[in-house]
Amino acid sequence: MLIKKRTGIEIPSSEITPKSVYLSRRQFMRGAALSTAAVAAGGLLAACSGPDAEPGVNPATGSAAEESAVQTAMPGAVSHTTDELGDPLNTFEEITNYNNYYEFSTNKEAVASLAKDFPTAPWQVEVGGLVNKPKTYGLEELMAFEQEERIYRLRCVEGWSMVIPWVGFPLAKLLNEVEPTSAAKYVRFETIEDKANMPGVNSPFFPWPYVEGLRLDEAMNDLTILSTGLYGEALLPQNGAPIRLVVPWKYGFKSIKSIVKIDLVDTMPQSLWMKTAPTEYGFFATVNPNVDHPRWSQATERRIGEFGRRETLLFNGYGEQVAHLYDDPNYDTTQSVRGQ
Ligand SMILES: Nc1nc2c(c(=O)[nH]1)N[C@H]1C(S)=C(S)[C@@H](COP(=O)(O)O)O[C@H]1N2
Ligand SMILES: [Mo]
Repeated sequence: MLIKKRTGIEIPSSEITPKSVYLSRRQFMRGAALSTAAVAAGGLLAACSGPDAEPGVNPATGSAAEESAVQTAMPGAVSHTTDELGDPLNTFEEITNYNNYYEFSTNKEAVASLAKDFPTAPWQVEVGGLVNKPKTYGLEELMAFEQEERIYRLRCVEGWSMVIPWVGFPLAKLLNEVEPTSAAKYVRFETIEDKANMPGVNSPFFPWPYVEGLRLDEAMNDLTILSTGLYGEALLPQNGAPIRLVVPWKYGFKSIKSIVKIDLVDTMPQSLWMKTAPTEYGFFATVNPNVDHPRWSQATERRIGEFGRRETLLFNGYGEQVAHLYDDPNYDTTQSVRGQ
């Protein structure tokens, strides 16, 4: 994991558009390896149902780092060109043109153009449920959390992956503000269901809206972020603008896009994928090369932009940060995809 903190990001709510992200160059680095410097049967449920197709589709630590004038962040304005394992970032083009977003299309290469005009402002996220201080956040309030760069691998359950330089902030910071009560055990997230602007939500094959969930300790882990941008720019609609979850040690479908509702609850949420294909997708969905999907192996993956396949890493390579979350004897690693 590479983490860079940025202070002073300013995204006026009136200007949530590419090239409007102004970043301070004051940087803090922490985290590991800084030395690298720097359908169900029948094909209906394609994105989370079919194995990936063949190739072709295509700081220094410390708090007193240098500070310099505010600058405009352009695509490519990132702190590192690789992840902490030394693997290169996927390109902005790749990350914004190969997307799973079923509200628009089950065709990954059609999402970007179908989502192009999706209205992402004004936007509100209603945070409630088992909390002392429920609050509806406007986008500008979400942008006011200190925005950090997080370079994470994204591993789709279909067997492809990318390295993405997200911008965002730890979900824990937002949850701490609303103060979960002692009864809160899980967090439930909901995507907007905008029938007028999302052609896919008219599909009767899915129980809209898209819902996902985390156990509260997973949600509070520092790796779990709400992302508002990538490559130093505000998110584009195809990547879940204006705000989406990123949980890098779990299969990509957990990283729910375009969130409008976050509820603290006491029972395990039923996600869209658990309802759609309960024998294939479970609640935890931690990346595990040793547990195959019922219809394909999870041992390897194709990094977008590469030919051939590479080995999939347990917890997607983030075991040091998250393995302790699953020490509970009730957590069954054989069910990291299916069941609970
Ligand atoms: N609301 C919503 N969120 C979603 C999805 C979706 O279809 N709808 N697809 C998921 C899947 S399967 C993956 S792999 C990631 C893809 O994120 P990306 O397109 O930004 O790479 O988004 C996840 N979040
Ligand atoms: Mo996915």
